[in-house]
Amino acid sequence: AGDDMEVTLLDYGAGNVQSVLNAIQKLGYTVRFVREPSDITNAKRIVFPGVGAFGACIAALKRLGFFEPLKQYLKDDRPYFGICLGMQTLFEASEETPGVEGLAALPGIVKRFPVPNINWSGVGPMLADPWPLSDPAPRCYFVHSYRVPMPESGFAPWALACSEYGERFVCAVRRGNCVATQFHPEKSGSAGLEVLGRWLKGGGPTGAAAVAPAPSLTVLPPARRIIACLDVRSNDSGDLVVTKGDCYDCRETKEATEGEIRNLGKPVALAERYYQEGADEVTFLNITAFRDLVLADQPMLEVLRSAAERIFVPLTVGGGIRSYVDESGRKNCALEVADAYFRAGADKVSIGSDAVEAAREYYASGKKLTGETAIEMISTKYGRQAVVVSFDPRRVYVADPVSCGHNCVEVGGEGGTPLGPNGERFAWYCCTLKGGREDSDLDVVQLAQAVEALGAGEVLLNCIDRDGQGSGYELELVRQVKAACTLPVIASSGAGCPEHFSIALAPAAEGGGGADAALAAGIFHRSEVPLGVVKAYLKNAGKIPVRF
Ligand code: 1PR
Repeated sequence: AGDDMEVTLLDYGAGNVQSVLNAIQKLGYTVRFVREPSDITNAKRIVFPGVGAFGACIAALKRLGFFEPLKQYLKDDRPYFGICLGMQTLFEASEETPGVEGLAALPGIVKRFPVPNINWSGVGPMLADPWPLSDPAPRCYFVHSYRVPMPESGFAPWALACSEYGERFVCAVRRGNCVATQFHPEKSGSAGLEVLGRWLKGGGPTGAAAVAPAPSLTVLPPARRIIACLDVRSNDSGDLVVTKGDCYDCRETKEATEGEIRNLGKPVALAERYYQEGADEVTFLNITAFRDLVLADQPMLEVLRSAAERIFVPLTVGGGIRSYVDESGRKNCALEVADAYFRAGADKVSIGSDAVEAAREYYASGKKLTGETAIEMISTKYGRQAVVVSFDPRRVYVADPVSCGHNCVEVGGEGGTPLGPNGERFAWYCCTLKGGREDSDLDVVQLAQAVEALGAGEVLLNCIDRDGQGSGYELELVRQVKAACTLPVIASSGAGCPEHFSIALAPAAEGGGGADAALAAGIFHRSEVPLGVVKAYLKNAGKIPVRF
């Protein structure tokens, strides 16, 4: 095949192109990077996964001498696939960086969204022949703060597909051999791989079908996510295994320090199974990383690397993301730890213990932002959406919600969390560190508000009391955190059957948790309730939109 199977990847050094590289290789192609301007001129096909800000991207293209060759390449209608910012740069300009000219292959100006769109959203083809889309109404993965507005007349020959987030916007474009998507095909599961694969093969429509409007337009609403979580640690013989605790105790016996570590399988193989079964996201938590030195933890980085070669939905990794001093006395910054995880293929990192410490300092200093916490540094560099905070709360029953000095919930409602051992009707949720080994004086409302101010993008809300119990999610807790901040909340701990997911994801006003996503571990690992069964249940019930 030789050159026929070669793809030229345009990376100007701004971000993580590893997932795009993995997707192209998965489709059977080889990748060559643009090193100098002539690589653009000589390319057979170019993929441009833009990351970062519009202005910085154009400036980098100009500095490297890539801007003019790329403009010419597009003028000559040679095969181009742009992703995210790689689509936006095709337009004349962007509100993100006023006064900077884009590649101007397409008319119009990119506009800001009031709130960033991070969703598995519906994609509706606007043209009669929606090549390279094959599914007439797929859901794809979006992460963006700017969008291409709909053409004024509602139709333009280059506007291939649209999506919705508060309003309709153009989410894919096509003009001749140039195709670009606002969504991430490399993170959109099989639908995304198919888009990329069809474009790589070439052979788009010509003639009238290429520019005729679609007879009808369907855009599915954003899907709620079902997430599989793998708690990973080394077992007593030093191998990385997926384990699972009961209330965070992962030993086979109830004695915390005795007995074998429960071994539920190999991390990459299990994660790949969940991807095949339809997981919208996969999370790896290195649960003993608080005592290990993450940068030295090559096995975990290797797990991530090989997972990213096989799994084409967002990957989150947590455990040990903090600044620390290693054995040689060298200070390692939390940002370096995160960098290593992102380079290995993570899309998001999840911070546990360090977030509690940062929140304590935030309150102690009278709510000052120093810019030096892990949350702040990582969200400044990679964006808020890349920073998840993992909460490990424990229920603390109280008789009197006023004198306890914490934000309480009422328990003992029908089907809800039971009353306390002495009939207590209230509880607050104490945020712990080191996976429940140490308590803090913060409740979940305080932690949620602090991490939101520090720049976190999402909450992974565990509950030690529910972990591994299969009795359902702690809905009082989910509702309390949802009400305390504007961050998306992932309900976690306690899933035992498909109904539990549907209750956690249902609106709070209807007695649900109002969560944005629901995560489970044990029932998936033990194949008690396969992930696909949960998806099918939600789809058939018809109330919660899910990607299928
Ligand atoms: O503090 O930044 O090093 O991060 C450590 C990470 O490891 C945290 O995200 C913390 O939640 C996690 N962790 C620490 N110890 C344990 C443990 O189990 N002993 N696991 C642990 C947390 C809980 C969930 C679990 C859900 C769903 N695991 O991840 O997957 O409870 O389980 P279920 O569906 O079976 O009920 P840092």
